[in-house]
Amino acid sequence: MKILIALAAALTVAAATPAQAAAPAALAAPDISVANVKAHLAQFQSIANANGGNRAHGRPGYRASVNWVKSKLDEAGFTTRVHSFTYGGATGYNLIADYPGGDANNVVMLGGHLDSVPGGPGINDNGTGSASILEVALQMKATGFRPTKHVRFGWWGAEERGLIGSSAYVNSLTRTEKSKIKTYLNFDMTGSPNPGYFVYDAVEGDFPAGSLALQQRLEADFAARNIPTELINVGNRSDHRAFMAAGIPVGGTFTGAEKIKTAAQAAKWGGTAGQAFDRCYHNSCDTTSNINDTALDRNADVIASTLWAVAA
Ligand code: DTR
Ligand code: ZN
Ligand code: ZN
Repeated sequence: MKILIALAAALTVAAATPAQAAAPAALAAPDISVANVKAHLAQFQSIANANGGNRAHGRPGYRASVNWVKSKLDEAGFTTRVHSFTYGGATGYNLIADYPGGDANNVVMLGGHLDSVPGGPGINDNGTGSASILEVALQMKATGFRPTKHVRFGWWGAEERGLIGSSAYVNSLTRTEKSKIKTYLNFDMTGSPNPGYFVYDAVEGDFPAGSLALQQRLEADFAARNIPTELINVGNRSDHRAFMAAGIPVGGTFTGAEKIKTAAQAAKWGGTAGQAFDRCYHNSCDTTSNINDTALDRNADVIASTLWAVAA
């Protein structure tokens, strides 16, 4: 009897049309493990602890951060390169990582700054964005995701000095290279201890055409998880700016920094009204204890679901 079942199964496979056999089913985005993201944050904390308490531009803790993230991506088969620049008398470094495959003329890019301020380890700002896109990148490989578009990641240096690294990267691209980047998604502070759930406002921000669709995709992915969001006009306050200035559609999420959570926001999101979203913003207390796990997890899941949708 077993022989008949095996034979039937073999014939079933054989009956699949070549197209069916070749085309992988559309893969659902994975649920990102917040434990894995927190393990990356613990690594950033260890690096800061071993290097004067920070991961700032021009300091050893920053280069050590770049080296570690690069090692994880090299292990996973990404094509990585370190793009160096100078600022304030010091050498800065961007880490660029390309996922093999996809249409090289249609690039989806995700990024976040890897540097901290000199006064602390920068775990929420911006270890959270850096660790989250790292884990999403690793899960692309782990799940065998085969996007039709080409996916690239960027970890930026010297954001805290004025968006220096991301500007240096975009300025280093030829017009043709810029034209191939169709989407840039920025993640800077995604685990604030008294979190809000903000999506970059494409209209208020006067973002390039195509950005509203990214905003709406991010909003929809939070809504699908029953998480209410607010739009935020981020101005020039993070690394989306250089891409926006180049006419590239941009978007992003944010859980809040120095501003105070209102009573209405606390009613919607929980947390503490009358208190900053992140009381340790740009402070030495921005450590691994300065994280809200739920906000970190939810943003990482939305980053993954948005990437899988946009790059499919
Ligand atoms: N400039 C970021 C923190 C920051 C403040 N407001 C926003 C709005 C959107 C993204 C980031 C931010 C920093 O200090 O790194
Ligand atoms: Zn900052
Ligand atoms: Zn930041």
